[in-house]
Amino acid sequence: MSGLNGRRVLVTGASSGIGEACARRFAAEGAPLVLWARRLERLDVLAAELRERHGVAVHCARVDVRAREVVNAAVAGLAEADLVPDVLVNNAGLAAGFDLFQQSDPDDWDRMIDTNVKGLLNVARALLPLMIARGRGHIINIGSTAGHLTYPRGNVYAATKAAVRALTEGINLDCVGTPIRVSTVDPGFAETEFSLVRMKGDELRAKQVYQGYRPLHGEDVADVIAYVAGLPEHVNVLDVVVMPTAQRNAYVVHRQA
Ligand code: NDP
Ligand code: 8X3
Repeated sequence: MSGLNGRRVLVTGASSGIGEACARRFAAEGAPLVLWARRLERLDVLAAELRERHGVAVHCARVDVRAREVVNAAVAGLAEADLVPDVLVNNAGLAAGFDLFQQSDPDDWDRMIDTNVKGLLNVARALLPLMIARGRGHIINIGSTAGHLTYPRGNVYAATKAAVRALTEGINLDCVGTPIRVSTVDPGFAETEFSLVRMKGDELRAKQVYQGYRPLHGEDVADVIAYVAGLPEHVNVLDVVVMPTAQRNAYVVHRQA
């Protein structure tokens, strides 16, 4: 039996990409799920499929992680219903725009900082005291290779992911003496809706990001996240970086013509 069987997992940003792949992977391991995103209709379709296929309980809610009061109310609801997760996959995030900083749009900065940094904090801050009180819990933040090395035009997005690294380290330190584990998984190029969102619906530009090499897919990243989550309780992974074989750092990628 998998170490994840019966352990409740909350995935933020479960309506597509890496988050959706995590929901599928954890459900296959027998983990009951709580799925959050803004597109509730997508979550409902996914939940119905996973209940049917794997027989796991799945609770869905429309939660915008930027809305602190909404996050706090959703977490209070989980506590009341005895649905506090054992594992939080703090995944909701995005890049907005791919511009030189001097041409960048401050509204894009706000979306990235509010989601990738403050949204991630909102969810972790609401859940962590409940995990500590219960004596178990694992927070897995989704960072990026961009949090290790900034690439041209990566400016604010890379800064948010560097913040995720620093926050993982800081929250880990503040959990010393508790059984709570705090990890980051930092993917490189993964073909999801990420680039379509970043390029604001420009399908051609989004596709070009993944052309000429074999990128990761959500499932590859979910495998790594499930590995980290499934380790015995005395094993705490701080950081895992996972890239396509064609990629060697945040921006060096070997593309075939
Ligand atoms: P997708 O665009 O496919 O998925 C992003 C998910 O985040 C969606 O489910 C979206 O749901 C959710 N989301 C975005 N904003 C909010 C919000 N305010 N509140 C709640 N949910 C939100 O991209 P990925 O799966 O690739 O991205 C997932 C994470 O992985 C992000 O943190 C991203 O930075 C990170 N990452 C991605 C890489 C890649 O190459 N794809 C590489 C490294 C890291 P909805 O719109 O329904 O709210
Ligand atoms: C997402 C991957 O390289 O586009 O973090 O920044 S990248």
